[in-house]
Amino acid sequence: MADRTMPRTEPIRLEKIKEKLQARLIGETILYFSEAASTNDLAKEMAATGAKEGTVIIAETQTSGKGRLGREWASPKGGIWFSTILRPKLMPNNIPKLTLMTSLAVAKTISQLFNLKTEVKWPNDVLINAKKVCGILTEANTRGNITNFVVVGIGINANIELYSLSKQLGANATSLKHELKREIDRERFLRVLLEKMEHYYITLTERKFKPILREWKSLCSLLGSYVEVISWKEKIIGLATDVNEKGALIIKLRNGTLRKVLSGNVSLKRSKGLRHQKQ
Ligand code: BT5
Repeated sequence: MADRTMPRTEPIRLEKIKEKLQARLIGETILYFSEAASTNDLAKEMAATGAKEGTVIIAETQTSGKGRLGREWASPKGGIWFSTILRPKLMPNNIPKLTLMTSLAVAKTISQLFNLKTEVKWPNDVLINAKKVCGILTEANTRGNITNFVVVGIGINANIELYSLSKQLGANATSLKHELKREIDRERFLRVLLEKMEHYYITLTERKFKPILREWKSLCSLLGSYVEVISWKEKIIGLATDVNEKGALIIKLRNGTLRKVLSGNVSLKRSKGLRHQKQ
């Protein structure tokens, strides 16, 4: 009997990504590791020692994949785990925009290639059928008002089986393989994704965030729903009314006050269609 824990996926081949890659900046240099502790940590080290903007670092597996606030990111073989080094001329308070544009690029890549309905979830997730298929970890090196570099780490559950994640994770996660009942071509996926990232990144650095935000909002189902947001300092419950031009989530509290949240975890309390239901 076949070993159920072993994905059939072949290792990622860089020449297959580069062959037809249209992007000129993102992915001009791509480095591949069969294993890394965390591609974000590698990318930060490389950026600090002068690696070029657009450098992409891919690992087949990560032994210490990270989420936000030091949370663990499961990175078994078959996924797409990579980080991109950016050197944007953006003030540090604009960095959340990079996370939003990246989640939009991932969501659009999935819907374009596979015709699957995707959602973006503020601030850093992409969902299919309300389950997490991708998480993004944006880490910045700043000094005062200056952004030295930003590392955008992207984890996509591509060709992984949900049983290769823990039971608890598997309940809230999905993978492209699970949704499509087949394995995907990871090199083609990466190529399309890098091209989309470059497109949105150039748009963003030309100070044209509005159209990106509009597109992002059209894929965000949480807006208009009652949510609970746990940020590092407090828990807020209210109506998610908007995401503003800085990428902050705007919550309307019961007393009508508007609160801006820059980072945190959001969960749905009551969706749009259930407004009149008792809690
Ligand atoms: C994230 O954090 O979603 C950011 C994940 C970024 C991963 C990439 S992979 C390449 C690069 N190198 C790294 O070391 N990291 C980046 P957060 O929103 O904090 O979500 C973390 C939570 O997601 C965990 O606490 C789990 O509940 C859940 N989780 C962990 N692994 C998962 C997976 N493979 N699929 C879905 N959910 C997962």
